[in-house]
Amino acid sequence: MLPDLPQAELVELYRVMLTMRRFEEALILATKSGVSVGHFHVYIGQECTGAPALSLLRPDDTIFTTHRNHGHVLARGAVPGRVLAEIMGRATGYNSGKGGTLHVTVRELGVLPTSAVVGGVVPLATGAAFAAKHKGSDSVCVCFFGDGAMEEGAFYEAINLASLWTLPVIYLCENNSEGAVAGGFPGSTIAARSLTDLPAAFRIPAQAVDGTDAGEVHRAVKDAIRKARAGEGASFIEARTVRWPGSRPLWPDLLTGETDLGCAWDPSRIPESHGDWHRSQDGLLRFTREILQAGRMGTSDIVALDAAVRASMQQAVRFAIDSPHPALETAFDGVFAR
Ligand SMILES: Cc1ncc(C[n+]2csc(CCOP(=O)(O)OP(=O)(O)O)c2C)c(N)n1
Ligand SMILES: [Mg+2]
Repeated sequence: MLPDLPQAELVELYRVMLTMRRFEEALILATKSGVSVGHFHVYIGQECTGAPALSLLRPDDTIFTTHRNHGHVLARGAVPGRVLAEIMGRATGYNSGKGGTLHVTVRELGVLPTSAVVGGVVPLATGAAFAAKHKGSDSVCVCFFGDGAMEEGAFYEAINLASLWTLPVIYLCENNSEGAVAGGFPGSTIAARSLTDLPAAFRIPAQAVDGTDAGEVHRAVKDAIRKARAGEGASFIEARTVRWPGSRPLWPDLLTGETDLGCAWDPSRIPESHGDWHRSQDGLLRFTREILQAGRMGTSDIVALDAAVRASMQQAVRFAIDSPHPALETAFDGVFAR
């Protein structure tokens, strides 16, 4: 379902989702044309979780994210060219090219250290929530992590304290293992039957939502933020998605092609390969269908919005590629604490 939003906000949410998708498609195409960024991960297929969740935050709230951070950083309002420059190791990147894809950090947007250590952000986010409470503010922290993070010991130490100290943190687990075996990837290796049982055992309210359903995510996160701001403590939300077929562990590949939004209104455009992805698993196509069915946008509005987003991604790629690498004499700048 669509989130219950006024027209301008709904269109803006869709623009953000398209930006997330087109940004990473452009990144993959750039790597294919020879730009080297090393090992990287993409957020494709999880836009309907990150975009609505982050649209609900205030500037003074904080977010923590993982190796799959590009979409979150963009949804928080980062400039695409500077994110791409960071991923490509250029001096114009948000961290002068020294964070790279795994550690894109934008402190001025409340994107505090991104960690590629699986589970690593959970204690950090819990600490940020403790700081917010200690300062007497009503800001909140949203902590994104994958299902794999729940196999780490640090996760349990952190959520235990969040529960005991009633901290304003929303643990947003992006479980992209749904149907994973069919996609050729190992599923979650956690012994628990249901991920939501685990935080619930620590007396943290926990619920699972369909991570491709932007309306459901929006409703759940909105409620969790309201509780956290009101001093009612932490919440846990599991957003379930199927892993995008192109999300290969080392080198993402456009196995489903550049997204053809037309698949949403013309089923004859759905290719035979990965047909299930286009029909029912891709949240962006689902949102496109919903926005059309509700009469909130027409196909020509969608095509025009998408064209504008794609043009700005081309500019972002140009900006990043034309940017210099960091100068040799800056090698130690920003690396050691003074
Ligand atoms: C502590 C730690 N162990 C192992 C790894 C290697 N590693 C990188 S991504 C990943 C899978 C993480 O799965 P999940 O948290 O579900 O995130 P997903 O990639 O599925 O979004 C692993 C094991 C790591 N980065 N950190
Ligand atoms: Mg996962």
